[in-house]
Amino acid sequence: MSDLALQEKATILVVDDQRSNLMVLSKLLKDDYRVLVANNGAKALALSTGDHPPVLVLLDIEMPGIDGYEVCRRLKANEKANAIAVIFVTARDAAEDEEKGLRLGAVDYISKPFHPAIVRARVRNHIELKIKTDLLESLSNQDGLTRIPNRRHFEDRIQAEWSRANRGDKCLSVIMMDIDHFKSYNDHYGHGAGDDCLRRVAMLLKTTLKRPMDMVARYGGEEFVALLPDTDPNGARYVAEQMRSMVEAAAIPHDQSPTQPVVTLSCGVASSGGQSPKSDVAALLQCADQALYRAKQQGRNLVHA
Ligand code: GH3
Ligand code: MG
Ligand code: MG
Ligand code: MG
Ligand code: MG
Repeated sequence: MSDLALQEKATILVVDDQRSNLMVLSKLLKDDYRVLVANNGAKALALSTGDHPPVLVLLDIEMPGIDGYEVCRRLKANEKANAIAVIFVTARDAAEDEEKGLRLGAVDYISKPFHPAIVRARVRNHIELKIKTDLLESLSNQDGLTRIPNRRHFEDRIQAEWSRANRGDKCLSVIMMDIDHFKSYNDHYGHGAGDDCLRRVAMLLKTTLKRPMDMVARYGGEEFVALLPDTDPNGARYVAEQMRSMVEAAAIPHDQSPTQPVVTLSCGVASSGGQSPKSDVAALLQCADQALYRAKQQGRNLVHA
């Protein structure tokens, strides 16, 4: 069995105003993929931004209403749909038409009448490439040890959420966290156990978050950071207290800790918006870092805001 067949079937959207073309292409692809069809541009855009979007679109150009070029332009301008691969399948065979299609962001351009086996082969190649690209992208956003988002990904997200919060006049909160006395944990239990502990703490922090827009990332060695969009200082303190208490309640033994004989977490909370706007992302993070410093000074296993 091929690698592709072992995976869940990828979804492909076929867009053409002629029923016969939709039927031919669907029949050609339906054994290997989940095939959606649309006979106009508006339907194609709706399906592409819906709950089960395709990974690839086979797109006719000449259609009444919104034509294929315009569909492609709108997909590429849409944050939710711009990763969908577009292949034009069209009767237009002039070089300038093909050039225009590729310039709009299509990955390929197939002229009608097409050779079915070639359409199938090109679709297959583009889907495989897309799966690899998506995998690389998700790996580049992930921390290798804990499998939660890494600092790079956090920095991208906080920048986007900062803009969103300012546009909508919303409050954005962050929690900086640092495991207490982790150096002595490593010294006593060994680096491998230290790694296991980091993985466990990361999972505990992740399970505390309930909303899909919230994120917890590994910020550095034994430091984590949570990003809480549309959350005021009270809400952020509540989440931080949950994270702190979850780690304490997990009761991971730490005999060397002067605080108490289990692994604990100190948290610093900061918010921007409402009563306390911050000048930029760096100022918000610095504020959370200072709060974390206070939590350490005041005895650890604490939330400071
Ligand atoms: P504090 O309560 O003040 O935070 O004390 P601490 O000992 O946790 O702080 P310190 O910054 O002195 O030590 C952090 C330790 O975290 C040192 C380092 O060995 C450990 N560490 C950082 N990254 C990793 C990692 O990836 N794996 C393991 N096992 N340990 C790590
Ligand atoms: Mg047409
Ligand atoms: Mg530290
Ligand atoms: Mg330290
Ligand atoms: Mg520490």
